[in-house]
Amino acid sequence: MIKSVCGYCGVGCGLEFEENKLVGDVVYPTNEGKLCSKGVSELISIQTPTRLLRPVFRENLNEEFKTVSWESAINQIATKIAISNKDKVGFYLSGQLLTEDYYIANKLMKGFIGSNNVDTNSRTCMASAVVAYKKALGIDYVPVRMNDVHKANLLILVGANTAEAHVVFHNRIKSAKKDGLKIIVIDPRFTDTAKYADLYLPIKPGSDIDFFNLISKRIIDEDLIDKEFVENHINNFTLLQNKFKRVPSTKLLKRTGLTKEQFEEFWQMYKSNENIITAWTMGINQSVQGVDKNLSIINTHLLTGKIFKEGNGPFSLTGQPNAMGGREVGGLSTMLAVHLGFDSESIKKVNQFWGTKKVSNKVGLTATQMLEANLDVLVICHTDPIYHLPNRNKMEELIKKIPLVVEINAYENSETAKFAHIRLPAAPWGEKEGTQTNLDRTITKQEKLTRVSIDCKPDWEIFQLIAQKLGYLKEFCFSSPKEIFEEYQEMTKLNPHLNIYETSYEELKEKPFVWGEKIRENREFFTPDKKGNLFFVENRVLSEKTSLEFPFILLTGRTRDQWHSGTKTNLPRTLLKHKPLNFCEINSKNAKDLGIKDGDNIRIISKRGQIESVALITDDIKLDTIFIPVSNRKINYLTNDLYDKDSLQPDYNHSAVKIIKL
Ligand SMILES: Nc1nc2c(c(=O)[nH]1)N[C@H]1C(S)=C(S)[C@@H](COP(=O)(O)OP(=O)(O)OC[C@H]3O[C@@H](n4cnc5c(=O)[nH]c(N)nc54)[C@H](O)[C@@H]3O)O[C@H]1N2
Ligand SMILES: Nc1nc2c(c(=O)[nH]1)N[C@H]1C(S)=C(S)[C@@H](COP(=O)(O)OP(=O)(O)OC[C@H]3O[C@@H](n4cnc5c(=O)[nH]c(N)nc54)[C@H](O)[C@@H]3O)O[C@H]1N2
Ligand code: SF4
Ligand SMILES: [Mo]
Repeated sequence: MIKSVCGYCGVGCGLEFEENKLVGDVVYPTNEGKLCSKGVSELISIQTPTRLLRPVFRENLNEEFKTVSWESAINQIATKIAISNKDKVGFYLSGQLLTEDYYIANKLMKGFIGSNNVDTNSRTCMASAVVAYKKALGIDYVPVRMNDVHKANLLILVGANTAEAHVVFHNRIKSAKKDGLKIIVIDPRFTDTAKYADLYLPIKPGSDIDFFNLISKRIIDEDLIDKEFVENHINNFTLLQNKFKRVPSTKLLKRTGLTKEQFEEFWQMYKSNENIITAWTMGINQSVQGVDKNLSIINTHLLTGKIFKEGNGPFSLTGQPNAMGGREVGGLSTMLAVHLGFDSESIKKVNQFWGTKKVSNKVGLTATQMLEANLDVLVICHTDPIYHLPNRNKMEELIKKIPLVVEINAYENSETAKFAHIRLPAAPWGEKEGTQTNLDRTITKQEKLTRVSIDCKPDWEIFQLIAQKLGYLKEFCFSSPKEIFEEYQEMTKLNPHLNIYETSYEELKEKPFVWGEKIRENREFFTPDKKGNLFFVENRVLSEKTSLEFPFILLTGRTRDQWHSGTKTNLPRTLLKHKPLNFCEINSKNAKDLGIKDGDNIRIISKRGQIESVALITDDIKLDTIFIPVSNRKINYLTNDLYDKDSLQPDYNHSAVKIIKL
């Protein structure tokens, strides 16, 4: 029997591999033996006929791919990188990579190629939470653990559909509910999660800042602040108090689309519960004001002192299995390494540690910027940007201009593959090993369960081959993920709050390690004056607006049994039962007005593009709002490319569209 961990979502469930079968690990703390359908089917996914098994190359996009040797492929990539200006090279990574993969790619780009153009799909996922935590707490740190739901009295889930996106965590929420936890769900859709809510609030899309500002205003007006905590540990209280005096409650409430009665019912629950967690995901982060939305939530916890205490806190639920590990390593272009920034002191430390002089103080390009920057080489690993970036027609035009696009993928049927010149076959989950950090700072170990397929290599090895070909033999001579993890651990000592050096690779095989628990025990803020920061934020209504021509707001999101583009989960339904991949939820009144019946083929059109879908008529979605799952691979032909100005996260959830019956 081998113990490992699921490689899909941020819950990070422990599992056991025995006699070719995967079962939940009963002694594992995050899942206590439970797995969802995706976890159970991980091994089936690696046996599909759609695996990419050999390196392939083509001169230009009109040609067919031809199989090439690893040597020739790596040679071409390294040669092109070597002759390009360092600022014209980019690595686009993924929150699904293991920490060791991330570490090598980041070390190569930031330490030796000498540019900070390393970004990740986490930019599209929780960059807004990263920025907000840093602004408010002074550190990119999630101050809540999943088991806190057992100690909380009230859980507010806002813009998060845990029943489909964090399935096993949702089971835990259900079990806490049996023990008395109250649940409030705030979402424009009556989701599967809302079925378990004590109170469901059908908020108008995009109005969450108004809602949380209303809470903060009431907290101040009714003197519910934690005075001692605010006085000693929090900045900007007077400013916030004065600002809120001038904002009328009626205006805030009106914008949320909720009734006075709905808010009062909420308020009574809020006031009468001692321990409160507010958890959120993409309904908050993926917004042109994603950072401000996060801050409006964090404000409520700072005002009431409901943070750094068991059963309390603002809880960003990370989506991908190792987006957190990527953050710790420093895999975003806006940070350096191990949570360090681009100040001269940090650059000096990192140069010294890696034995280089090349670390640049220039912030690198973020996800979409890499496509806009006329790069010479773009290496894409473990993610599918043409599928997932917004305004796809524009992205397709941009990527076509890059002379060398390299895609490292374990499967051959991504959307980005259509725009690649070289594709390299990676060894997926089950064929490799390494570490990952789940959504509550728990570092776990994935194990190799089966032999590596034909010509595939683990992602870290591929980046190491490129580094070696570039001549960095001494700095990139790792023979195993263990060696990489150990170097990375040493590096975390540059930033003492990342106490990752306290565990070891061997120990992680047996039990997970949670970093940063002392921070929470000490109620420590990491701002220069060691105080938490309140921010006055306002809903500036910056998202795309509906019009007579485009009268609907499009929301996009997950279904329980599919993983994004579905390269791993779009299996025959005999192997993995799942909802249809392509449907469009429409409110029954809107459908009636448009003469659309359940099951009708429809076309959805935005200013940027159009796609086809099948109508699913329901009253579980707000009027004038539609929902299409991200398992429809064409989804981003519709979405707009507005970004939050600080986090540069896209505003996926608020595009104006129209619907035509076909
Ligand atoms: N099965 C499955 N699970 C997954 C994934 C997957 O692909 N499949 N992906 C993982 C990843 S990477 C991520 S990031 C997470 C995402 O996890 P979630 O964010 O929980 O999943 P989404 O379906 O995107 O849900 C977002 C919710 O926000 C709501 N929403 C939209 N706009 C607004 C708004 O303005 N205000 C409010 N309050 N709500 C709004 C939507 O209706 C939707 O219910 O899931 C992770 N887990
Ligand atoms: N409209 C809209 N767009 C969105 C979102 C949304 O809610 N709405 N959500 C955004 C978010 S939160 C996210 S996280 C992104 C997700 O978007 P992506 O990251 O593009 O989606 P995935 O399908 O998970 O892509 C992972 C890729 O890695 C490949 N792969 C699997 N295993 C391995 C391996 O071991 N090594 C390598 N090298 N490759 C491997 C898979 O085949 C797949 O092509 O989408 C973003 N885009
Ligand atoms: S809840 Fe997430 S980590 Fe757990 S089995 Fe399902 S996909 Fe895997
Ligand atoms: Mo995500």
